[in-house]
Amino acid sequence: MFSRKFCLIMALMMLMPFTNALYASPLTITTDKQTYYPGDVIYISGTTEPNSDITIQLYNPSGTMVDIDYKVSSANGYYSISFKIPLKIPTGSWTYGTYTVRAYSVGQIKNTTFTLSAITDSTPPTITSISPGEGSTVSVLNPIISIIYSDDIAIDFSTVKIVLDGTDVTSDATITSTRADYIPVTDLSEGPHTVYFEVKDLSGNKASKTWNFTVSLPDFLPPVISSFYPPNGSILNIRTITINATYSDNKAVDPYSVTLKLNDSAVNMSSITPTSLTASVNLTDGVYLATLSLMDTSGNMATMNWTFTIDATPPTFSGNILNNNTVFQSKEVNFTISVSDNIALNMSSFSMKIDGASVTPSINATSVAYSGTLSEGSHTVVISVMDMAGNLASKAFTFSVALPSNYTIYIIVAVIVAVIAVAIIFILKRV
Ligand SMILES: [Ca+2]
Ligand SMILES: [Ca+2]
Ligand SMILES: [Ca+2]
Repeated sequence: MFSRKFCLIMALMMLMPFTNALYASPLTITTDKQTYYPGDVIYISGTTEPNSDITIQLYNPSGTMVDIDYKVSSANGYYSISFKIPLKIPTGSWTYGTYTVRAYSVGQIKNTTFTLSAITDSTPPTITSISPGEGSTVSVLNPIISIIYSDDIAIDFSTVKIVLDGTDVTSDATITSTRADYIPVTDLSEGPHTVYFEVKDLSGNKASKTWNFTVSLPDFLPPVISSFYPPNGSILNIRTITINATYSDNKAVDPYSVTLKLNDSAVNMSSITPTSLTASVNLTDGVYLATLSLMDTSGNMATMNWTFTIDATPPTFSGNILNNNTVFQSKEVNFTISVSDNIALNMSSFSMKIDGASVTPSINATSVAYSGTLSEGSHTVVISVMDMAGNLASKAFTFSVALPSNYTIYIIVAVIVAVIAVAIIFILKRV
């Protein structure tokens, strides 16, 4: 029993140096680095007595406490604790310079120091992608505008600025340390748009980019041909004419698609623009089918067909009465004149004057018949008519009315008497 007590005391005495060392463990404090930069994490570790409270304080170069934290040491007396340095300096009381780290534990105080240095960064951020792409065309009115960026050290995304068509839209954008996205709040107009973007790194190095894109909705509407010359159904009395047409589209007409044909033959045009064409042509008399076709820049086609007539040839007259040698042996005068045209007559324009006075003949589609009572002697007739193109034909001619003379009547009576006499003699001889 006694020897057992002795043994226990001996054992405790043998352990004494270790237990003394354990409980008398001095407070230590170490930082993992001597120099830190904005955004870094400071790892602090050390030893104190096991299971003991430790308070760590950070003091800036002016002696102002910028952070504090508490820990309980492990059963071995070890502790570790970390502090995050803000990305942007200065922030609050965080400034560049030499900091003091102070540890309190079980009545002991221990200090160490570290330096907070500015990052040496002269490289601006990199804008790695933009959307919509530079010079691209999008077919929606509210395309997402996205910019992806990075920096060799650290982006300061609070400096992001997005300007769309001169308006700062940054406040409506979603911005992170790697990208900014903006969806137009109101629909964009069709046409070109300009984006300006800028961002800085934490050292103030700036990257910026300006680019354009175009909004263009799908186009299903064909162009509209709004006017053309000559008009449909028109009859022209000239052979050299200038054909023209105007057209438009909700987007744009492709000038290279414009074709004009006359009776299926392509016409060389003197001018083609996105809104009009002109073509000077020298034509022969006839009826023409004009075919104009054109496309917009999306391939929608518009076609217009119309007809017009060229007639530069006046009508013609025919009939013996025109020969200037007709003699009527009666005052009752009848004559007919035929009228013709290479294209189409306008018989309602026919006029006839006899001896300067207008008369009204009987007019049908291709001829005119005059019937009237005239005095003996020579008469002058002037006739005129136009074709449907307005070409005028006119002609003057004369004829005369000459009744048989009295002498002639006597001869006729004598001949009749002689014939009758011969007939009587012949009959008497037979009897
Ligand atoms: Ca940088
Ligand atoms: Ca169109
Ligand atoms: Ca004619």
